[in-house]
This record gives sequence, structure tokens and C-alpha cells, in this order.
Amino acid sequence: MRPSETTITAAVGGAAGTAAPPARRVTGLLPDHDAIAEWRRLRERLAHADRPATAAALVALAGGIRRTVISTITGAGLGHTGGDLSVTDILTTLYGAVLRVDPANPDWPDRDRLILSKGHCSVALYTTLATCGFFSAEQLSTFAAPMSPLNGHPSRRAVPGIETSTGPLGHGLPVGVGVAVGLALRKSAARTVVVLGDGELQEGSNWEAAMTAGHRRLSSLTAVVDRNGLQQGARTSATNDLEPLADKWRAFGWEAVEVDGHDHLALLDAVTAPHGAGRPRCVIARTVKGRGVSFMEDRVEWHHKVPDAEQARLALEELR
Ligand SMILES: Cc1ncc(C[n+]2csc(CCOP(=O)(O)OP(=O)(O)O)c2C)c(N)n1
Ligand SMILES: [Mg+2]
Repeated sequence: MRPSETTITAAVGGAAGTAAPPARRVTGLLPDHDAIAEWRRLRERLAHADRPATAAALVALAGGIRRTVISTITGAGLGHTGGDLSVTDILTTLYGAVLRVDPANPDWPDRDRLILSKGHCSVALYTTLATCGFFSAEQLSTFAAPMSPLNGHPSRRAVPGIETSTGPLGHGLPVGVGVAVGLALRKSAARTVVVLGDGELQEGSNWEAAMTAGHRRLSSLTAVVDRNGLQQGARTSATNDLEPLADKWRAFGWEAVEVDGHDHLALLDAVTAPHGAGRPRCVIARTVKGRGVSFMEDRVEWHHKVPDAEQARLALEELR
């Protein structure tokens, strides 16, 4: 079925350049202006930095985010530690050097859209958003507490900077395709980036969306796959082997590149290179689940295991 252009345009917020749509949030997290100023200084610095300086700044940013992920999950007593640590460098690169967003004005109509389709890794995203100043990092200590806007899975109605509520796997890319179509209809230059899990790609809805994006030549759409090789309780290769994964995306009309998903410069190049001939792009980011903490790395049980006090201490020491 083809939704009407009016429906799609309304969903992404009116014609290009018009005011933001009416407030859609029911809980209040306010911008942190000190954090915003610091993040803007970083963006400004990286806009002129050479590659080694860019890499060093993003590594430092990611290290801080990983430490906060560990302390937030330990404090809350729940979370998806392994996947948060595998996706951290992807989110750090995107928010640290790529996405055109304004944490002081999160509903700016021409902002780039980031959809974390693997919504179980909300802590990595919340921490990244707080680092940009969408809300205060102090709020992270409320993660998953009763009445906190920072739920286990992100809600667009509760948290500034969250574009789409996710958690049920297989929804982010279909929504992202709709968002990208809507933005293109109103001639916005904004791009849409969807971050997916690799196990998540076993959901057929992704491939319907991929087919549509290829057909519609959505060159403003980028999918980044956190290819850590693990899903809940098993390796992806043992469950439903995805390979040859890049070829599958290409067969659906996409460009596909594979990079080291912990190499910020490789990620940066992969997400910023101009798209060829009206094609969406898939970046397959090879990652390690639990990255940065030796006893969590590539261990299936750390999908949603929570560190005890001693494990948290050791993890923070390794991430120093
Ligand atoms: C539709 C759906 N089925 C099952 C789940 C439960 N679930 C949460 S995470 C997960 C595994 C996801 O694996 P992957 O996409 O590889 O994520 P990552 O390895 O990055 O954590 C599953 C099955 C879910 N959230 N949604
Ligand atoms: Mg995985």
C-alpha cells in the first residue's frame, strides 16, 4: 500500500524550513546547556582536525561513554551490556562527527534522524545523547527506575533525541524508510541513519524495507549493522547464518561496505562518502560484543548479564 504524501509529510513535520511540529513529549527532560556547549566545541574542533586528532578525540569520547554504560547498568541492575559496548563506537562516531542535530532544539525539522533499531541497547544511546546535552547525564542514574523517562527501551515520547520508539526488533528500518521518504518529499537535505543488530536481520520486515529503499533509490538512507556475530543466547551463524551479508544488501539495490566497527575513521569514511547513483548504503560494522572489557568480549552470556560490584570495578579499571 502507498500512503499518501500528506500522511508521510505530516509524520516528519511539515514542509522544509517550517516550525517544528507540536510538542510530542509527555515527560520532561531538559537540555543541559553546559554539555551542549562542550559538544559543540568538540564538533567545531573535529570539523578542522586532522585524522589522528579526530581518531583520538572519538576514542576518548567512546571511553567515557563505555564507562558510563557500565556504571548505569550496574546501578540499575539491568541492561544489555554486551550490545551497548559493541555499538558504542558507532554511536560515538555518528554523534561526535557526523549527524546534524541540535540538542537545544531536538525537533528541528531538518535534523538528521538516528534510529536505534536494536532498542535493547538504549543505555549506549542515552549516554551518547546526554554527552551531546539532549538532557543531563545526571538523569542516567534513573535508568529503568519506576517513572523514569529512561526506560529499558527508548521512547520517542519520553526522551529528546529519540526519533522512534524501538525494542521489538525489525521495526527500525521500516520506520526509517518511511522517514527518509517523507524527508525527500519535502525536499529536506536531512539524512536518516538506522542502526541495526545482526541477529535482528533475521526479522523479515528488514528485507521488505530494504527492498522498498532500493526501489525508491533512497540515497539519504544509511543502515549501519552492528555485526558482532552474537544474538540472544547464540551466535548468529548457529541460528540463521546471514552470510554473504553484503551481497544480500547489494541484491536489494543498496551499496554495501564492510568496516572495522571499532575504527572511528573507517566508520567515518563509510558513513560520509557520497552515495552513488541514488542508492541507499549499508555499512556492515564488524564489532565485538562486550568490546573493551576482556571478560565480556565475544561472550554470549553478556548479552544481558549485569556486572556485580567486583565485575563493574574490574570493567571500569580496564576501560580507564
Ligand atoms: C521481535 C523481537 N523478538 C525478540 C526480542 C528479544 N531480543 C532482544 S535482543 C535480542 C537479540 C538481538 O540480537 P542482535 O540483533 O544481534 O543484537 P546485539 O547482538 O547487538 O545485542 C532478542 C532476541 C525482541 N526484542 N524483539
Ligand atoms: Mg548481534
